[in-house]
Amino acid sequence: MFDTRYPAEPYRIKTVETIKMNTREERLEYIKEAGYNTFLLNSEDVYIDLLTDSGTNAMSDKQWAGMMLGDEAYAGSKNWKHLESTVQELFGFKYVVPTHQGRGAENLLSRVAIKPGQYVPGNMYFTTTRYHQEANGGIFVDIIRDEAHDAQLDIPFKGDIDLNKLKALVDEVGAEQVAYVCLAITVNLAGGQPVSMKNMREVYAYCQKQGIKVFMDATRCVENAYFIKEQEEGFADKSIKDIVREQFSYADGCTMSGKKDCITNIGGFLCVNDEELFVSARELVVVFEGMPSYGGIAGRDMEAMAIGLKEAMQEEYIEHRVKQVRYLADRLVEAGVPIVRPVGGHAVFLDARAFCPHLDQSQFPAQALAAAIYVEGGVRTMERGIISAGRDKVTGKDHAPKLETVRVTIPRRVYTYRHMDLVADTIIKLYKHKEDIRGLKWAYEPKQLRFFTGRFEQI
Ligand code: PLI
Repeated sequence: MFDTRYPAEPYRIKTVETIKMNTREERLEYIKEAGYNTFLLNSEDVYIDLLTDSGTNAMSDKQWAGMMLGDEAYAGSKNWKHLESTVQELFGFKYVVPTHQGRGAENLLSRVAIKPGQYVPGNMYFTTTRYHQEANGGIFVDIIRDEAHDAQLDIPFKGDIDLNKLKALVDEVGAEQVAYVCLAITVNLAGGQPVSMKNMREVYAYCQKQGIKVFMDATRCVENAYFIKEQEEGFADKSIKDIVREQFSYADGCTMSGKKDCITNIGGFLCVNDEELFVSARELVVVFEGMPSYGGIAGRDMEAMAIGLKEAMQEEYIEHRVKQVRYLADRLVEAGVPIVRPVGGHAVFLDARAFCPHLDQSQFPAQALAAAIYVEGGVRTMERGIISAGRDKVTGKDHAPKLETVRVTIPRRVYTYRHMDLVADTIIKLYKHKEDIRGLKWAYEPKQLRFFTGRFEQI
C-alpha cells in the first residue's frame, strides 16, 4: 500500500539544474566571508537552498509556455487582464493593483490606509509588513493568541487572533484610531501557523460592527486553506478553491506576494473592495511600481502568476506540498531535534533556544545555528529570531521575541523526499555536537531590516 502520510510528487521532472557539494573547509571559509549571515552566501556555494520559499519555486511547463505569451506593451497588457480576472475569480475582491512583489503592495496599502498615530493590530508581524506600517506612522500591536509564542505547544490554528486582545485595544484607543486589522494567513514568523475559518469569521464580524477594515496578508493563503480542510470541522469535503474564496469573504482586501502561493519567481498585488482606496492606490502605483497594468512586473511574469495561482488550487499539489514539509519535521522529531510545533505549511522552524541551550539570546543562537547548519552539510537556512525582529523604533532597544528560530524553508516543487533526508541527516548530526556552536556578535548592523545584510563575528 502507498504511505498516504507522504504522497509521492504529483509531477514528473522535465528540466534539471545541477547542484554540487563542496568541502567542509571551503564552507568554513565561505561563511566567514559572508559574515556568518546565510543571506550573504553565494548561491553557487550552497548545496540545498532552504533559505526561503519566496521566488524559489519551480514553474510548470504551462507556466513556461505562458512566458512565451508575454505581452510587453507599456500599457494595457493582455497578461494583466488575465491576471486581474484570475485574482478576481479566485479571491473574490473587486479591484486588483499589480506590484513588483508583496512589499510593493504593503507599501501602497500602508500609504493609503494608515494615518500617522493610528494602530495596526496584527497576528504577529512580518518584517517588511511592519516596516511599511511603521514607516507610514502606524503603531503595530501584536494580537495573536498567546499560545503562538510557545514553540512546543502542539495545538491547531496557533495563528488565530485573540479577539479579546483586539477588543481591549479598540476599547482603549477607540475604533477610529485603528487603521485596519492585518490578518496573515498563515503566520510566517510563528512557524507558518494557520488561522481557522472560525477566527476569520469572528474577527470580521466584530470589525464590521466597529467600522474597522480587515486586510489579509494572503501570501500563503492556499497553504492556510489546506490546514482548514484537514483540521477544521465541516471543511473536509470542500475544495481548496472554495475554502480560499471563503477565507477572503471575511476581508476588505489583501496584500499578496506572488513569489509564494502563485508558484512564480516574482510578482505581487494588492486587492481592495473599496473604490476610494483603489483609486488612491492606483494613483500611487505609478509612482512606485509602474502603470496600473503592470506594476513593476513583466507581462510574461504576470501570465506565469495567473497560471501558477490556478495550479496552486489543485488538491494533489497542495497536499504534497504540506506533507513534504511534514516529512522533514517528522524525521527531525524522531531524532529528538527541538522544532516549533505543530509544523506549518512552508517550513520547519528549529527552536534555537532549545537547540543551543548554552547560548543566551544576546549571543544570537538562531543566527549562529543557521551558520553552523551550512558548515555541517551545505544546507542554507535563515535566522528568524532576535536579529529579524530588529530594534524598537522609539527606544532603540532590541525586540527580544520569545521565538528564537531557524527557518528551514521548502521551495515549491523543487526538492524531493531524498533531499529532505539529507537535510534531516545534516541537522541531526549537528545536534549531536551542538555544544560546538559558538555565539555571535555584530560586526556591522544595518539600520533597516538588518537581517538581510548584517555581518557578524564569532565570540
Ligand atoms: O518578499 P515579498 O516582498 O514578495 O513579500 C513580503 C512578504 C509578506 N508577507 C509574508 C507573510 C511574507 O512571508 C513575505 C515575504 N517573505 C519572505 C521573503 C520569506 O522569506 O518568507
